[in-house]
Amino acid sequence: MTTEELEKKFQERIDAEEKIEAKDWMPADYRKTLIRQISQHAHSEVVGMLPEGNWVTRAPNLKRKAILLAKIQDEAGHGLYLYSAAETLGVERTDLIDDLNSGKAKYSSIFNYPALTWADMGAVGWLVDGAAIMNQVALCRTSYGPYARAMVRICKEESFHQRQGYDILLTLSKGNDAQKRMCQDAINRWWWPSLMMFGPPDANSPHSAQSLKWKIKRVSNDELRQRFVDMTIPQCNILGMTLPDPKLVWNQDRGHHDFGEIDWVEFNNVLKGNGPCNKERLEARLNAHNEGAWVREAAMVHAEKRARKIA
Ligand code: FAQ
Repeated sequence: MTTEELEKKFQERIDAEEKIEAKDWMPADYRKTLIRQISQHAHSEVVGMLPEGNWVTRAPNLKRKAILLAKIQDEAGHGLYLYSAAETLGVERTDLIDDLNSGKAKYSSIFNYPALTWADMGAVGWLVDGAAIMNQVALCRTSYGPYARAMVRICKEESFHQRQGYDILLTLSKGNDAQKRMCQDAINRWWWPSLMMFGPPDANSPHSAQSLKWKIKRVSNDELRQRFVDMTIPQCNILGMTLPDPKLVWNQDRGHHDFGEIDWVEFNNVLKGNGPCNKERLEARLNAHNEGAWVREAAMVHAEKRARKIA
């Protein structure tokens, strides 16, 4: 078959909702797009542990500490499933991690913002995991089988994460005035960066059209963002808090909430490495990588010994 015929057949399989598996023929750009997206996603899960990791020793009680630890551990697991999914496409995990550590690879903009108070653990769980789920539920139907299957498990865990975050804020929202202020302040700081997680507007998203055609992405950046806004407002009302956007209003004609303009200059700055915590995150990641070298070495020796025993 010619490449054109192979590409036509490939698109027919996608259109018929068939899953593409690791050993199937796929266009080189499909493979490249998946490696880019899945590895960026994996990196986000790994770097995403850092803002929350800062609060493990300062959680207000043992129960909250245990829950936060479990959540952070889940994020590490998500990174592992996703690196494994990327490896099925023929890349080496160590190369992907080297790209993260050298600052070459992207990870989600959201993790370059600081977590200043305990309420931030609530806002991260509620808003950041909430935005992640909105995006990832759609990805459970992504066309690449290993990625889709990883997403199913990840989504189950993320919904627990979102609830734990909401529960933190719900408790604070019923607390004293200082706790209520802390809750509102965290929501104010995390709202706009959470909306940026969905990526640039569709009109400025270079990858969207092709990724939607290949069903790597199932829903566009703007549509997911809108769904997230619509979902979050009633939840915020239950907290008795407000979202920091005076333009947020129900639009009867559209059947959706209108909202204000996102600061895309800020978004692009964060992507260029100039966000409030980009340098700090990369430094912490590098330290963790270097300090963990002995664990990787020990694991390799153990694996080799086991392999020799089996052989
Ligand atoms: N941050 O053409 P598009 C989580 C880049 S997981 C940084 O629209 P695409 C769990 C984009 O990569 C959060 N970069 O790109 C958790 C591209 O750059 P490139 C991560 C961004 O790929 C919770 C360029 O802009 N989730 O939070 C961002 O079609 C709590 C052009 O953009 C995923 O990764 C951004 N926000 O759509 C963990 C989900 N947005 O590669 C711990 C999977 C865009 O050309 C605690 N990924 N860029 O240099 C996706 O769905 C997509 O990749 C999008 C972007 C929607 C993020």
